[in-house]
Amino acid sequence: PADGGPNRSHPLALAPVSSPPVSVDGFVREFLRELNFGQGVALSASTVNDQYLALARTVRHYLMARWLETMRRQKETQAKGVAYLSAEYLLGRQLGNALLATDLTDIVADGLAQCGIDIADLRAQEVEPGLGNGGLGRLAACFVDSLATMSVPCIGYGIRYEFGIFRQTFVDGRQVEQPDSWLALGAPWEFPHPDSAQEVSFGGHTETYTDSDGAERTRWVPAWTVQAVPYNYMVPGYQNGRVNTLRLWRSVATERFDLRIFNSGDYEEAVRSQTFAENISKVLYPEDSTPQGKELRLQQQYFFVAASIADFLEDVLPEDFDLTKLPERIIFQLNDTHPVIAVPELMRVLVDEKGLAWDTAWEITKGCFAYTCHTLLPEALEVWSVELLGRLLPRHLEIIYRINEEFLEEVRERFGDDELRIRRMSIIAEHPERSVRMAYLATVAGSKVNGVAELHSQLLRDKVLPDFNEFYPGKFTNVTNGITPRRFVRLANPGLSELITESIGVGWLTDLERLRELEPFAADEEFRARFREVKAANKRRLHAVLTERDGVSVSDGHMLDVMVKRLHEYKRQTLKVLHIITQYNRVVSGEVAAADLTPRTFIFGAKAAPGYKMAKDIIHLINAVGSTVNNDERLEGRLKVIFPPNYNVTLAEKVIPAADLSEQISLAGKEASGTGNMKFALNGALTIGTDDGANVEIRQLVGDENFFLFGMLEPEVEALQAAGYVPSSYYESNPELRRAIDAIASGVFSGGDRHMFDSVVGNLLQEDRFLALADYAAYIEAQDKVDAAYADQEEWTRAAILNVARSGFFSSDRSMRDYIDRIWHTPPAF
Ligand code: C3B
Repeated sequence: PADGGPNRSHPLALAPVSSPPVSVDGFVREFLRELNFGQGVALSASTVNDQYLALARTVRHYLMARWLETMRRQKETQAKGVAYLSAEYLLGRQLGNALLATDLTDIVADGLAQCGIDIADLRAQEVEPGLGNGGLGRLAACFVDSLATMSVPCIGYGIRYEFGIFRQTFVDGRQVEQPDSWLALGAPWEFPHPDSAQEVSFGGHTETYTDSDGAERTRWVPAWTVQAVPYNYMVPGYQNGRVNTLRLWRSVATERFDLRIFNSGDYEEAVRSQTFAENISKVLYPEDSTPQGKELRLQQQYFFVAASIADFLEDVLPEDFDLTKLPERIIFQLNDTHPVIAVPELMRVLVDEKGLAWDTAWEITKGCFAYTCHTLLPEALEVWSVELLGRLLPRHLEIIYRINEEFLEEVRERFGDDELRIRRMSIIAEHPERSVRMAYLATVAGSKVNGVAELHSQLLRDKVLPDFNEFYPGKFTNVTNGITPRRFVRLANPGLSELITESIGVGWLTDLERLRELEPFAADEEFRARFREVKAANKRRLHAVLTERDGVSVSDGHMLDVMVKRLHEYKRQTLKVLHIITQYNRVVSGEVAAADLTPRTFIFGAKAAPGYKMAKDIIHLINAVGSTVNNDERLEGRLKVIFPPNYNVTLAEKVIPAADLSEQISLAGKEASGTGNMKFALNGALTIGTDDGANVEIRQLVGDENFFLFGMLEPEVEALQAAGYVPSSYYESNPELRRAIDAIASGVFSGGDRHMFDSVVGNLLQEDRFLALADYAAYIEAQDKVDAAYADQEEWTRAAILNVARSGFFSSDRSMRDYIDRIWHTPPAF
């Protein structure tokens, strides 16, 4: 065409996007074409990885038409959407989900079989993108899945880490971290667009100048710049023809900029900035809930939000867009404090680059952000030192100061010169060093602030941010977390899914409250037998996986008692260990005959932050207890401890459906929500848990009689701490507890070495920040009740079925509806 653009009216371009033929033959042709022409190998010479890559690319084709169509309609309608800003997305494997979304699982399996390939082998070849630490990152993945399934416009923004969460190995029972080279064998699900890179700058200084209208303005003169290259991922809705986008940014050096420094002769500076650039998206920080305040981490945060905002304003919005209407077009959801630097960044763009007046820009900004808080641990609320922030982002620091000044002025207008209150509420903390409280900044800027479970939101309002709650009535709200039933029920538990569909028909996967219709089946003996058979089959499947993966077996006929989550003291894996040791002691002391123990296999899965010494010591202890228990013949095989290394989404999908008992034993008031707890309940495990996070809501829904509650309530925890908690007093007054701790301290689990676990024992007896010893007696009592209940398999199964039937509330689709109603106001678009 004359204008040099693409010829959109070419006859073939009118309908360029159509899916490949959907038939077994059609699939085989597509697959072989990918293998031959895409991968460059003949079927006879292909490796499993060749086949996997060709399959992934073939399946991708089936989603492509929907993806392009979704983008076209979004561009056309300009419907209001969500930009989810998250430093983490713990996606899990993509292939199974893409096949489910397109409903092609059977066709593909048949076609591959005709080629002599077992689809299971290709599934197993996929390395999951582990671009998150734990709950927060997995939640983001569930949310984007639900939004696509509900046809809500959403673009997920994040970082394409070259190395995701480390691969955990054990050497002599201790955690050793290996790099997660998830990209090494190819990345068939991503679409890089280096031509659409954004520039992101750092450092330098600011200066004022007078613009052509004679107005006094500020500009930022940065010292170095990197390129942010977008990598797009498809986020397919479940069989609804919609595919949303996840856009992850990779940092690369900017040639142009480097040249400038090279030419100025400062070679070292040029090399430094090059290394900086490549480093920014190199590796995910493996800290869960305990940020370290590292400079590179702030660089990562600013890098991805600056690229995302620029991308949205420059590439997603139409050119002539009226920026005062921005809040009607987009909501930037801040997933914890990690992306909060986006607030001053949007202000900078609107004021410095677009020339808007400060007040106008601030109104827009306040309308465009909302903030989700995921924690209550004070050490997990991010702060950045003024020194670092000012050095890396001088203009942003100025903007934050001005936001704070105006905010505190409002506080003064309301409350007078209440200096204590002003100091409490200031976005800038003065001690121990001058720093920016990112949660406060997010609260001041956000249209809404939400916690992630009822209890958490209440504590957030009343304990963490009470001044803000008073100052901003109506700003605080709750949205209880959820999980996607597509991945965590349908894909992870096909047996249960089939049983459900047979019983209540189709449709429940996108309307999970319909699981209620299963309730009557709990009374049906035949249904219970089938439900148990599904569980048994899931245990056999797990056995097969663990045998192949780690050479360990899951004993037949055992209750499967599972605690999988990040290793953190507040989650209290040590309490679980003390229970195992207690059972062990009861047998070796002769109090209980081994034959009278309920046979149990305990499964742990947990990564510890590499710098978190106590967490790593606890991992060592679990492994040591495991090898002692597993090898003591006096137990007659009635107890077994398994700790498969490198717990991740892929393993979760095998472990959770096999579980009988779900361990959710955090100290009340510390676990914001938990999402594993929901996955277990939905897969028919019973929970033993404290009154914490979403456990509270799970128990309310499934019923007290179908949940093993124990331990102090949050106000009791507070009272005990206020009164002065003395852990050793529990040790002294409870003989069984004393015997358990003494067993560790006397070397029972360390081949006689009395000092191997000094740190754990010393910590428990002297500090025990999370009150494990105070809840020990109640926990053991509750576990004894679990054993008694498990003896009646009919009753147990009835309770398990009711757990499934009554947990539909925990679909992330429901979470998304709550966000839409309470915060986003973004209706489904098509
Ligand atoms: C987690 C919390 O610890 C969980 O209770 C919660 O269910 C999830 O977030 C999702 O809301 N969390 C996390 O994984 N990482 C953080 N930095 C803070 C909270």
